Amino acid sequence: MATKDLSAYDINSVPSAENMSFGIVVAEWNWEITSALAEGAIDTLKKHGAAEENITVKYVPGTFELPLGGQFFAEMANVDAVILLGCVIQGETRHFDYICEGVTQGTKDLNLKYNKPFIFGVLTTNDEQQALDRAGGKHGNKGDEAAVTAIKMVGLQRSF
Ligand code: DLZ
Repeated sequence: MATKDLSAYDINSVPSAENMSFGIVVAEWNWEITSALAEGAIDTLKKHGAAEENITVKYVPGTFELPLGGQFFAEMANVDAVILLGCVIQGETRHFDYICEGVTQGTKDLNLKYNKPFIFGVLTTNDEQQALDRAGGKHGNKGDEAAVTAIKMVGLQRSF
């Protein structure tokens, strides 16, 4: 079990993703970061046995749109879990707060409304370097961690 940095997890603690299907929604804003998160998430899902055809990736303009992208998956696709990937970097205005609040509440609402895991893979950082550090840099890749969380939550749901 990892409680701090899920990038350093015990591979044996994660169920096989062989028979699981996933949607991934990627925000295009801060693309250098979010594309690295997506790459990490896809690689990790495959590493745990997910088949390429069971991973569907869609794109939205910005992090604020992630919950609606997730809802499209819930309404129009049959996947076991949805991973939402975005990156919001603090600027000079309050935009950061509004986007973070919207995507956080929106993601929480999706989880409870659809009784399905919608994984919050959104970086909320003070600057670009902090984001790079968490998108394949010195603090791991939060896309990997989002993928592991998705697999674990599907496994948990199936255990009931
Ligand atoms: C407008 C905006 C700003 C200022 N910053 C970010 C950001 O750091 N990360 C991000 O993913 N999106 C940003 N956006 C775009 C919003 O998420 C959204 O796409 C627009 O407000 C349109 O709804």
